[in-house]
Amino acid sequence: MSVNAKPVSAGDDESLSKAARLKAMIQSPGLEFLMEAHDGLSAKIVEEAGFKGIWASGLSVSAALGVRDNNEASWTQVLDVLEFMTDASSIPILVDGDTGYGNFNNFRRVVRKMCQRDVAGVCIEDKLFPKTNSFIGEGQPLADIDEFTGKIKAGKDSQTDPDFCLVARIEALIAGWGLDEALRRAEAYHQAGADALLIHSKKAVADEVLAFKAEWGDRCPVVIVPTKYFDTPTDKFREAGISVVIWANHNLRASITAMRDVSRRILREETLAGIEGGIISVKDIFEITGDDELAEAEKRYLPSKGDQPRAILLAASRGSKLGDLTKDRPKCMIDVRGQPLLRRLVETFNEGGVRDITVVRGYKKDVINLPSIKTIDNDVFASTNEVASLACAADDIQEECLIAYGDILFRHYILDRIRAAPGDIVLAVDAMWEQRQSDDKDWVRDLVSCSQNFSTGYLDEEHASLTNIGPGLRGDEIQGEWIGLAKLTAEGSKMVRAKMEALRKDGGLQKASMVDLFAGMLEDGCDISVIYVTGHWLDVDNMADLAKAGEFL
Ligand code: SPV
Ligand code: MG
Repeated sequence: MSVNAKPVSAGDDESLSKAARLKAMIQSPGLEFLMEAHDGLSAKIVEEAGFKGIWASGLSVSAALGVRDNNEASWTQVLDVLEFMTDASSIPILVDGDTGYGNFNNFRRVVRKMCQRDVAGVCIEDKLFPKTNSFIGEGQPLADIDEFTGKIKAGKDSQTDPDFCLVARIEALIAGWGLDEALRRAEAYHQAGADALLIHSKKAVADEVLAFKAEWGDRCPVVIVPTKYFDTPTDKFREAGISVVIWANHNLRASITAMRDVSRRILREETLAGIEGGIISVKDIFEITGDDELAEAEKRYLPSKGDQPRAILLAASRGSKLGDLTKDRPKCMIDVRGQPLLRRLVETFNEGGVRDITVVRGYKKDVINLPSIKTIDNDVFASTNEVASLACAADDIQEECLIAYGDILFRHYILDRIRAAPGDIVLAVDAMWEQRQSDDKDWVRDLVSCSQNFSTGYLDEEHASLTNIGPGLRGDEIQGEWIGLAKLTAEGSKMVRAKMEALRKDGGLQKASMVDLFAGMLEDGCDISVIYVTGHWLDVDNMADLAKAGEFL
């Protein structure tokens, strides 16, 4: 690769690789800037500010990891940080590669790995491993020129990206060896194939750096780090023909200032009230880390919520026939062979592919705290009925929606059948209702009559409609018992929401039972379908039911 090749652009052509863009910046005739970053977040911030390239500072990366700038972080640990940085940003990164993390052989592997991670270039300094920061102490030993030129050649021969840049950093001025030694090394490193030279200085003025540039001329691009001579006007560097200025550690330093301020203030004030207005919001963090993109991707790659069946389980009532058992919990949370009843019901839905489950709570609501359910509260459960609870979850009555009492258990094939059944509103009806018996004088059952009787032949094919539901049915009208499970399609959901709205308007919502709701819909002329089942379910109202539930499992 020719060091003096004509610049492709000044580094902002996004069709080029990151390495090609860094190379273009380095070779451009104008002055370019690299801004320090030390992790994924700071890399994003540098890019967001408008910089065209990043300096991954060894000092800053080390300090951000809480270690010294003495190769205490291993090179693979640094590589992991670099991977976050390259992933987080789309601008090129020049890495501070210290002394190359060993001899030529270690450095070859470093270069290959950096190319794999889409790092655009590396800068190595002519000191010894383990390095010490250039601003510490005096007269640090320098690398032997021949050893260092061998390392440069090895690095250039190892890059797998043809545009990857190797910047050779000359420490001769800082080490006190003078301008001639700096120029001697510059020539050697240039001849070895370095894409640019970084001439470093720790003086408070830029004179030795500018003197170097004046002597060196334009034999290859020159990079500087004006950390110590920070008040030299930038135009001086421009006029001198400097290629790239590195602002080397200022994001790390600014973040330390900010973190100290906020930590001390919160410690002192024991409240967040004073600092909240002065720092970015959590929402801003979501924006920086690109949550919008994830939301879009979820729309593309996750099954849409609309396609997901939901279930609403009505579990607001106490179940007073169970006496002391429901003193401190609603009946849906009574233990049935080691698990709350509601948990078993939720599992049945989950096994049938229904995972979006909303439970309407009321009595002792805090006890209903199962994982993976949503809860909505009917806080006036004591003076209202089932439809008032259902109305609390009205927003969830969308698309395919199953509605069930929270105190029932049924075999999961019933769920499969009701979901597969045609009809916008479908009730599961037990044709064997007569076989269910109870000693309970106040036994309440949701008995129904249908357009046709159950017969084994109807089981899958024939379509039966609900013709009546409620307590007023004569014995000879009854064809079955609603088990407390209904399915609504998207259209059925709309119909139920509309009926609830009508009930709300005429004042009937608070006291309506589910049976009242369906009976009212029948009166309105709605078609409600029925699938017949033959047992395989139960509800839990009293102690005898509870014993049966244990056997059922
Ligand atoms: C770094 O940023 O780690 C550097 C530049 O090497 S300096 O600290 O100025 O030496
Ligand atoms: Mg460094």
